[in-house]
Amino acid sequence: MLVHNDFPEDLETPVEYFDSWLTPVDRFFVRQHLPRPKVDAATYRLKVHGLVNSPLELSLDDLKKFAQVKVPATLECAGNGRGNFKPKIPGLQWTKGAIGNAEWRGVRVADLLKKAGVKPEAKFGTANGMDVGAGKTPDFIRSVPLRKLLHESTIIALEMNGQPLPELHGFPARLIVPGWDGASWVKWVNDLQLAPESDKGFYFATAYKYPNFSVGPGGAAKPEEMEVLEGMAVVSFFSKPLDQAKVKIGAVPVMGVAFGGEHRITRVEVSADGGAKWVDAKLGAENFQFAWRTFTHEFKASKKGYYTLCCRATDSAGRVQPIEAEWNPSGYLWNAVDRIGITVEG
Ligand SMILES: Nc1nc2c(c(=O)[nH]1)N[C@H]1C(S)=C(S)[C@@H](COP(=O)(O)O)O[C@H]1N2
Ligand SMILES: [Mo]
Repeated sequence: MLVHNDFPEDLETPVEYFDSWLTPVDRFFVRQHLPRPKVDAATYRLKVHGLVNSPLELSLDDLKKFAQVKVPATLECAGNGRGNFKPKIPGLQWTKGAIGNAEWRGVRVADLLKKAGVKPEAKFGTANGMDVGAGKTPDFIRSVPLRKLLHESTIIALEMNGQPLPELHGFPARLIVPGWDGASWVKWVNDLQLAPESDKGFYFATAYKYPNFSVGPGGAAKPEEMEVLEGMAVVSFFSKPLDQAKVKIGAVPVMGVAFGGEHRITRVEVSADGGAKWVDAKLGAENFQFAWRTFTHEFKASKKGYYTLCCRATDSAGRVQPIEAEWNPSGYLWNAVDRIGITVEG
């Protein structure tokens, strides 16, 4: 893993591990703003309260009694790729690996809310995890609008890739908000409060916002021009070959992953000449709305030399990756066409 911080851990997945549809748990990127909480599964309770008719306080066993659903979904940090923006933007300098795909399993938030009975004035659910503010870093709290919370694929996950959630990824329970930026996926979640308005704390009212117009490189926007991030952009990343690899003349296997946030991936194109000519890559069989799609391609290298390989994804909403990602003050949603260089040796 690429270590950005070792306490609390911020770990990036090297792109070479984007070679399978499911990202192994021990290769999955990790982002945490605060020291990890100590969790006791036996005393753990999830509170569902606020604008509900009957507040709930659920143990892990209580949660397991609800219908368990499986949701394959890709988790991507809004800041993935921040390190590729010019001019440079403060914050974690993720390159390409703050993204991973897993099969999450747990309880539909809609089922919990049905049991609690949501009052008509409720518009948001505000989720808080067991980690608490430390020093100058405030508590990590996020609101999700009711329309997304009630979606059948929005769950409180207890499992990741068939095993209990690892501590680093939110044991014993985390929110899964498919297609939306990682910040909404609150880990170690133990509190869901229904409210007429969204949370006023730093992580919802200030952070994870994007200007409602293109500010240009190094530009700024007023607070009232910033909008809360929801769905992620369309992206793709090469896994193989590695950037600056040396390969032999002949068939060069190319593979990678493509993700469209709330939209399915419908096409991935590959270029071997820096984006002059494009050909369609072959898409992987697994095709789910909120999960990335793998792609493969065979580059027939017939002549020695240096080649610039590019990949470009299109999603079902018709979004296509741009050549250059739109610069924004916090460095979110980097999604430029991916580009690597390889040397074909004679
Ligand atoms: N409680 C809590 N949940 C959290 C965070 C956090 O700091 N605390 N970080 C969020 C952010 S910004 C991201 S990108 C994802 C990362 O999830 P992962 O560590 O499982 O990859 O968790 C989100 N959930
Ligand atoms: Mo994030």
